[in-house]
Amino acid sequence: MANRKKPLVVVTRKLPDTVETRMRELFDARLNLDDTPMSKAELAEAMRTADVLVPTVTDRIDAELIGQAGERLKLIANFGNGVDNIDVTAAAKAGITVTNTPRVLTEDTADMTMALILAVPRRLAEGAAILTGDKEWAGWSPTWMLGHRISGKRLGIIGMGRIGLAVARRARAFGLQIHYHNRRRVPASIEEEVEATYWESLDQMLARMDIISVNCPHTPATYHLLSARRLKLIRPEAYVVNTARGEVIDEATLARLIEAGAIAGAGLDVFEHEPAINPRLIKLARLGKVVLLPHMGSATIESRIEMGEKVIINIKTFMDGHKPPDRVLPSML
Ligand code: 8YV
Repeated sequence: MANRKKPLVVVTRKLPDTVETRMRELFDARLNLDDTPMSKAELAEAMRTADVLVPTVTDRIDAELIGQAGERLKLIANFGNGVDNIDVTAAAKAGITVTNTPRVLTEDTADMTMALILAVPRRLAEGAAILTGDKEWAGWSPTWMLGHRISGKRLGIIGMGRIGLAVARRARAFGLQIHYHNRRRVPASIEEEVEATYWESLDQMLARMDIISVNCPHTPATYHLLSARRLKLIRPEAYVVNTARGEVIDEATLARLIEAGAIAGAGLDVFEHEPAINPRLIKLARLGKVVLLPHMGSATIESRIEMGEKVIINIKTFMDGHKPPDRVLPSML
């Protein structure tokens, strides 16, 4: 009898064991044990029958799929903070609630951002590759493998939300000067804490920074925020770091400008056409101009378990007839 009352929850990818076990205890959870991404047809089928869908960044839940959803589907509980994989407006129109997993991946993503901020100017990946490459290391030399100092440089953060601020706090400890561009200026107490300079004009900030870090979500308003025109404003000595979403940068132009020496390099954890990587970027990585990571910003077991717990809390609260804590409304995008 109890089983019948459990909501049917379809989880599109393999989640940590503890999360899956708890989901099975609480819900009629359909798990994806071999982690093969679901096809569009499989997603459509799941959305026709489930009460709740738990997708990830790799599932595109567009208006077409939402239009085909069954009567029962009332909640899309995203396993992830970014919701650019879901047409939130179409979901709202269809009466489907969308939730995400904010806050629990802030520190890990900021750590990875800081790692890339260090990795590119200090030639970390290039240096590590030397010791595992074909040639034997000839030994230390005073003028060999020189990078650039981080301390004292200007870091321009695009998007001073939770992750942007966590990056700023770390960067201060490394001696970087914090600058930021955001839709809204943050409270004075936060600016004071990280000694941040606000730029209303992104164009003006870009032209003055040594390192630029993208920390804003991907929304229709931020698609190609770093457009070809804006990328050309960046100084030739500057580096670009992106742990947010590939779509925020015109990636092909970024690659061309680095090739041309118009931008010094980049550290990228996310890509415009993920999982496809622009071959120009791969060539630049081999030359040591860019450091590329396969979307690992929140890839710690702690983050992924806490993300799962948030998904469970959102589903449980919703099913108990309350507003889930991490609702995403179209007006929030
Ligand atoms: C997640 C992320 O791994 O949460 C996000 O927005 O970018 C990643 O850290 C991914 O989205 C999981 O769906």
